[in-house]
Amino acid sequence: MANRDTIVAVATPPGRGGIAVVRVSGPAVPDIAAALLGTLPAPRYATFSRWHDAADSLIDIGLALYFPAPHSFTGEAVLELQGHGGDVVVAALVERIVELGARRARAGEFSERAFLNDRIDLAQAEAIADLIDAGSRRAAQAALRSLQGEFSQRVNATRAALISLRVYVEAAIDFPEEEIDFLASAELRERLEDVQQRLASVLAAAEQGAVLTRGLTVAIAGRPNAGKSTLMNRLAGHDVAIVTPVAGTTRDLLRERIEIHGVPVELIDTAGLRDATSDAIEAEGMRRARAAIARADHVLFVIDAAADPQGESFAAERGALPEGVPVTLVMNKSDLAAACAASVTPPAAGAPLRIAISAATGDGIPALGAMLVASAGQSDAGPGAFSARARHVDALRRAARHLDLARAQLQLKQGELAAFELRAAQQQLGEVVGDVTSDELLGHIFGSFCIGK
Ligand SMILES: Nc1nc2c(ncn2[C@@H]2O[C@H](COP(=O)(O)OP(=O)(O)O)[C@@H](O)[C@H]2O)c(=O)[nH]1
Ligand SMILES: [Mg+2]
Repeated sequence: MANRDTIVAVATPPGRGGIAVVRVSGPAVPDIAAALLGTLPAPRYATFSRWHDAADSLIDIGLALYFPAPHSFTGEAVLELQGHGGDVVVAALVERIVELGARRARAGEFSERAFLNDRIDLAQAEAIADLIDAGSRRAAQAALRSLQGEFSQRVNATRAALISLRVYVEAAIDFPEEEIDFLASAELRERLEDVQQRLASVLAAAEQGAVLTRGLTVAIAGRPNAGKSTLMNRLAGHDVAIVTPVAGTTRDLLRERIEIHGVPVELIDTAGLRDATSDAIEAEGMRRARAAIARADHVLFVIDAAADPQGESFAAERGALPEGVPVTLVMNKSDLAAACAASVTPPAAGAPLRIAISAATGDGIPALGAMLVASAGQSDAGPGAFSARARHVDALRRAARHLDLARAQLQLKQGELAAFELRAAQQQLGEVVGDVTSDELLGHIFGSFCIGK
């Protein structure tokens, strides 16, 4: 990596601020530092310095920090300049550093270099972006755990167990006289089961981590006037949606990001669903509502329990709801006497979970929140989770499938085919931490970072 060019970017967000940090990384850093600061600062000491432009007029005064290679975030020589946080000053400083031989960094390029120089693996690099984007404290803590390598260690431990199993199987294939007995041996079966169990446990944790990282999307649906917008406002804690007794008040989708027990949740209030309408705007609203429902992680189907204690509005809509999206029936308006019947009638077998609330008074809202978080598999049991992405979950699931196939091949005493599946499983685990990656994947991951990270 020694021949790379040198990159520069502002690491702090644009606009006015107390300070702004400009970061430079690459082989030209010692020369650039010497030219800009007059001398190369002592490594890792905050050095007060003055920065001049080509005409020797002062750009800014600030602190310089020099990290010689390889002891830096990127593994290259790095210079960090902390100057005054104003766009004009920062632009002039970056301009000067470009004149001195650096080029402007692409999004995520510092993290990409840290990855390419083996300072962090791919899952750790992704955790940096997930930490910056975290939608709750709990999501941030999970990202920090992944950044410190907890997720990668679990994946690597599974991979190590898998590799030793592979060695075992492939050695047996080389001795065909003994192969058949060996492939049927209890020891081999137990070792494979051990790898499968490890993988299942990482996968379960990664699935939870992915929910925490991405957040839950919850669509609020139901007939007009059921109280959807009132529920949205209640959960959000302020008036997001307009509430009136007039059916058809909500026309478009309304989105609001909230946090329930540390889980980031995006709430979507939708237009009420009913059979026919001659209003083109309402029809489009319903179309958007159905699209949002189809994409949601969970649907809260709100029912005016005073007007519809048997939940007939849900029965009518049920067939149109997409399969696989969990639905909870929210029996609303429990403050009205007529609604009470709904909460005492037991739900029919196989019917979705029902929960009685009053969006108007707030009754039952904590239980609803707890139910949502629990249905996403998130317990309140405290720390332990690490962040993960859909990409990781997919790779781990593919690895699990290959292990299932390997097991089937072993039962058929097909040593070569079993070995092939084990190799494929190992490859999938490698993709999580970035041992096997394509340029396209790297471009996709780092391109979604911010510039200067
Ligand atoms: N008594 C009572 N009225 C409610 C409750 N929730 C909503 N409402 C009323 O029902 C009407 C329709 O509410 P809204 O939230 O606009 O329903 P949406 O069409 O489903 O969005 C409004 O007059 C609300 O004040 C509730 O829990 N109890
Ligand atoms: Mg509404």
